[in-house]
Amino acid sequence: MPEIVIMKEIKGRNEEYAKSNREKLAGDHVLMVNVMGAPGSGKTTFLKALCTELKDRGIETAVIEGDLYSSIDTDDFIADGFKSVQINTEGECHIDANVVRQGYDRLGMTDGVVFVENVGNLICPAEFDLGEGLKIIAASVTEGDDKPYKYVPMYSYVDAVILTKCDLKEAVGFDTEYFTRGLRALNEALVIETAVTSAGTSGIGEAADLIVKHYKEI
Ligand SMILES: Nc1nc2c(ncn2[C@@H]2O[C@H](COP(=O)(O)OP(=O)(O)OP(=O)(O)O)[C@@H](O)[C@H]2O)c(=O)[nH]1
Ligand SMILES: [Mg+2]
Repeated sequence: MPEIVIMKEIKGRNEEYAKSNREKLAGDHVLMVNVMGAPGSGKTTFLKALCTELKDRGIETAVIEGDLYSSIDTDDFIADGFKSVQINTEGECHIDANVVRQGYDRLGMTDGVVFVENVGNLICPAEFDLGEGLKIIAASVTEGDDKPYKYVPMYSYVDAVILTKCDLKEAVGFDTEYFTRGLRALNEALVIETAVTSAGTSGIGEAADLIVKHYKEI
């Protein structure tokens, strides 16, 4: 059983905690990446492939997992040999900067990349700055190509879009041009197409390049 941090929300002080996190991360030389997306969009699957690729490139990684109740994803990362800590929000639809810090402090990390897998939700997480250096969304083709038109705050907020489950594009009739047009109306976020299946992976190298680029800039 991994260590589990239970979130007690402290309303109104998130910006103070986010600022403190930013200072702590800079001092530790750690890039924090906030990974958001709908439930089941492929966040954990993508992160496992990405952490493996970054490990092969000699970059240390760890994952802070945000979930309402379970520790399934944390158990999964630990079983694969990665550092991971669980946050349970006990019903809240997002995690905040204060609880992320509690999880981060338990990792005892310096020099590396820490990913925060946010609670599966396309609305609330976009309202909470965690003090991270990069915000990404794992958006799956199975959710449909109209999501940037509907979930405007989230798609406006992110720095990069990881389009997951691209092996299923044709099967679900995903129109990439329509999706990208909706996104471009909001921001210039990079789009990386990925697939992680038992037959192999695609796009993970490009995603790792993005992380390495930002890591080198901190
Ligand atoms: N075909 C296909 N399936 C995928 C891919 N990525 C993830 N999946 C499947 O999608 C399902 C959900 O994947 P997860 O990685 O657990 O998604 P998640 O976003 O972490 O889910 P929550 O943490 O519960 O919100 C699983 O059955 C995965 O095997 C992909 O690239 N292609
Ligand atoms: Mg997950």
